[in-house]
Amino acid sequence: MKDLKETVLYRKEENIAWITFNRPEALNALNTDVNLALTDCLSRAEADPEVRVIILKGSGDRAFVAGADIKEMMSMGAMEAREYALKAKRVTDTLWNLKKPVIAAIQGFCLGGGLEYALACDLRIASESAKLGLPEINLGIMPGSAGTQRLARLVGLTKAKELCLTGGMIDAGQALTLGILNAVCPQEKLFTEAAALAKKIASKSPHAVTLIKASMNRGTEMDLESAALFEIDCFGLCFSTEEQKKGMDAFVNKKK
Ligand code: CO8
Repeated sequence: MKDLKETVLYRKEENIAWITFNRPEALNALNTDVNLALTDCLSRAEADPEVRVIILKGSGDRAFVAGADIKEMMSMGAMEAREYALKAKRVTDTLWNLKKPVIAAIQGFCLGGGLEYALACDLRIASESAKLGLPEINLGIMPGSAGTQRLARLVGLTKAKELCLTGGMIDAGQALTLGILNAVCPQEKLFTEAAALAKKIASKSPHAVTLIKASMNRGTEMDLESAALFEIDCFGLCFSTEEQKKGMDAFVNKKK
């Protein structure tokens, strides 16, 4: 048995926190320990002012995450399974509500709960080898961490229903076309491409980044009028920051 802290690894490099699912022997399947350790790592990244962007990845080259741990779930009763999914929801809520953007760097299998966690991230970049899907139906269950909802909001009901009801996997090219992924690259370039994307975001105003994330994530849960008003509040708040003063001054006075 792995020590809880070894199931998810944390490494800081410049402004980026790299968080790695570390159960390669089980294709990085999510279990209770992983959820606890991941929550700790996300809190650590959120609290560290030097960290601007978080990248989630899997260890080994076979999987990002091949779903929730089927061996852990198999003997659960209804109330236990509900509690399990509620705990997973707290993790996806944390990803969704963090002040800092999260990029999922996906290689190999990204299935079930793994895809649901990736869908709660802000951006997703994958290697050409990636295989994505919500295969829960093949086990006689269904997604339980907002997968039916986030996928449908991202790609529309038609394709989302096809993926949930057939349990089939799609490759990285298909996922890119559907809008699940932001980019696809060769396996050997995955982490440098993810880091380049993270660095680009890390070079921007951290307050504007936080407000844009909040405006978009919370706005999609509101009616248009409320969302537009929330965006206006976020827009106004940008004018309380040093970065707005510097950014506009640099433009007007033709400085760098
Ligand atoms: N859970 C537990 N162990 C797993 C999982 C998993 N999800 N996936 C793979 N493993 C283990 C295998 O049991 C195997 O271990 P062992 O060597 O001890 O037998 C090892 O990883 C390697 O896997 P395979 O030998 O099966 O490798 P293959 O290359 O033959 O197949 C597959 C790869 C196709 C990915 C296959 O492993 C597979 O189908 N895995 C299960 C995928 C799946 O059904 N995922 C959905 C799970 S249900 C779910 O995610 C519900 C989410 C609910 C909300 C979130 C709650 C946290």
